[in-house]
Amino acid sequence: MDVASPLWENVPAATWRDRWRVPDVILLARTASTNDVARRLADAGAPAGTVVIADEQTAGRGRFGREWIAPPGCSLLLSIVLRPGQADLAVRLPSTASIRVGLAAARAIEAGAGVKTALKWPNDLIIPGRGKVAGILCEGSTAPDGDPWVVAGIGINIGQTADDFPEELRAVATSIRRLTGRVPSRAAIAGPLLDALRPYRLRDLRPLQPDELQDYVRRDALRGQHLRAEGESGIADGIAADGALRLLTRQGIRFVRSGSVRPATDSTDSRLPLLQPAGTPPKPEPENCP
Ligand code: BT5
Repeated sequence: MDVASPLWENVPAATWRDRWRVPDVILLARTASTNDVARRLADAGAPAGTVVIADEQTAGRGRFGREWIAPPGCSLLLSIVLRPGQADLAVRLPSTASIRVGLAAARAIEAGAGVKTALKWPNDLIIPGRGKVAGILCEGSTAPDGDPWVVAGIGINIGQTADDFPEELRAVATSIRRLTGRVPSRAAIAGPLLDALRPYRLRDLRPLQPDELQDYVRRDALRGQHLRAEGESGIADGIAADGALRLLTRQGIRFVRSGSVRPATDSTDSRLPLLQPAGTPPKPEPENCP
């Protein structure tokens, strides 16, 4: 059951709404998942830009039903309703949405905490060698009135110490606190995040633009790594304008559009570095492949 909260970071919802220039802010002390709340609101016609924030989630989700684990009050747990205005694309939910929200979250973490994060396709924010600091879950559907929506859920680890993570996550997850020794307020990151997402509230799910692709190149954690995904094995070579991961394989370039990537390890794969893009040195294997 949802438990409403009058304040977040000691400030009421109406003040956040005005400060962030969004149509509505729903503050919850506890809920199953902020994405579930935002999905219900989107279906009921909530305007683009409606924000849901929780201190605690009892069933926080990642992709494919995986768990998102965050102790109460330690993380930014936020979902926002976007209205892309294209029914067919919204339902297919191309990875452009995840990439854009990932870029926005990366810029916000830099602005609010001074930490530069890399993006691990399709939806993780990581610090290479240190672990995953944030995750994105974009879900889309069409409301009963035919209006398509996308809910972007963002979880950012802020105040966790190593002991706050369950044993199985300790080596692969990190937080702003573990990285910097400081604990910025969640609002210091939420403000820049909502600013960065402003252009996408109503925009269609068009291909990634040159400036977005450039920003991605600067943050690409996988480039040059030898990966396996969707039954293909190859060297990661950035992303395409539709958000697909480009893999250089023996058979040429393959585009990976769904699923997860993991390091390729078998002996057949090990001959593949021949296809490495010129001038790109191999990087160590990803830290946080599930
Ligand atoms: C994600 O999925 O990374 C998307 C996470 C989105 C969470 C936000 S919080 C607000 C909104 N409401 C929700 O219910 N969800 C969104 P995925 O790539 O599937 O990664 C999930 C995996 O990350 C898990 O299987 C764990 O291995 C790992 N994990 C779980 N909690 C983590 C944490 N706090 N920090 C780092 N890694 C974590």
